Amino acid sequence: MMKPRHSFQTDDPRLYPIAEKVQNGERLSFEDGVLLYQTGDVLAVGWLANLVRERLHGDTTYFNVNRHINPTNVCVASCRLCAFGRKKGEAGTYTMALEEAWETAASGYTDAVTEFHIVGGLHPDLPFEYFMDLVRGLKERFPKVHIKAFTMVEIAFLAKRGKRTIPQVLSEMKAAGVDSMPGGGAEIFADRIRHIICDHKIDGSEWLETAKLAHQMGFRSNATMLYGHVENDEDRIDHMVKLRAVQDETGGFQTFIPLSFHPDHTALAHIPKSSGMLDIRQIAVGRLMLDNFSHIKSYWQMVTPQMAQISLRFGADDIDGTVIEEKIYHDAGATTPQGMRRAGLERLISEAGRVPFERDTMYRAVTRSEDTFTVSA
Ligand code: V47
Repeated sequence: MMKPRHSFQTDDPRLYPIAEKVQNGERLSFEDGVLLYQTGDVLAVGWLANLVRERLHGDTTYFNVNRHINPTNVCVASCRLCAFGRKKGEAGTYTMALEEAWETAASGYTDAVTEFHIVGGLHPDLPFEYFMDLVRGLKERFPKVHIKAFTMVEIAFLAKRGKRTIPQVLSEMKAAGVDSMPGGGAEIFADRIRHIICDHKIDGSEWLETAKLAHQMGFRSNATMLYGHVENDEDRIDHMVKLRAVQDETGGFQTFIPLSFHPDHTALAHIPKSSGMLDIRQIAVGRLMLDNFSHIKSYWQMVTPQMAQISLRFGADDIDGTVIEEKIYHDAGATTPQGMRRAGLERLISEAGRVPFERDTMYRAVTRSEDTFTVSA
């Protein structure tokens, strides 16, 4: 006889105490998290993550209509994880003039975008004002569009370059029109791993401190974790536990986005690509460990549209957006399309048996008519 859907089943008895905590809404420990990676019963892990996902969001699945803008790929850091950044003077570098960046913002699909996602290299010469002018110019031209710009790593770099404190940079960003921040640059917080994959970036505690300052100044931001390279299960859990602690303090994180490492054309090209099993388990473990995050995003461009669809039954409630022009993972060998139409995202979600919900960056409902949109109060 088929068991009813609401009963937890596993062939790994070590999961029963974890299941009990999840069903009672209790917090999982570090050791629980490690076990969620080590158990062979990934379906049981997914079942529990789905329970939490449905408790929070039912069938609702979020997506948005966004455009990525990467103003420059010139970068002073030489992160081994990255195939996008290039040293000044190297072949293949580019830096957009401001007019070019504003034109790029308007190009692509005809659906009116609700969000610009802006990240780029740590350029040694671009002045601080270039970035503020870029944002101001976008706000002038597209006043309704939310600007999600600059990772904690870029903010720390702008502070150094612009001879300002981080709070000064954040308040100038706010005045220029930045509305929130993306979650990049977090990678894995453990020093041992950062030394290998991104030795030249700010360290994990600086990333967390910068996020905290941003939240205290009223910004919301996302948080990412790059997995599938040289980290182990404990490093990943340590990363999520640190995010969870900051979230307890500030409540400023909107969404957790696990990013699956793409090794091609990076200095870590010898590392095998992440497997579907790890991608799906990572979504589920994220949902279960980050009990104080509202949203878990399965970024379709990173894990493929097919895996993003499956992840909607393993804890994810968001698949990100139309993106239009992705460069960072495509330089690292991603074979997914560089963007997807709104209807394509809706179809992916509906075919997974979920209900598509077009959100803005703050997760408010977006309604459309012709070529414009309205955001609910
Ligand atoms: O921080 C760089 C990652 C991140 C590679 O906040 C790589 O909504 C895989 O953070 N293989 C930037 N990953 C992108 C990012 C992001 C993406 C989508 C949505 C949001 C959001 C944020 O990309 C970097 C780094 O972790 N990355 N190179 C690579 N070879």
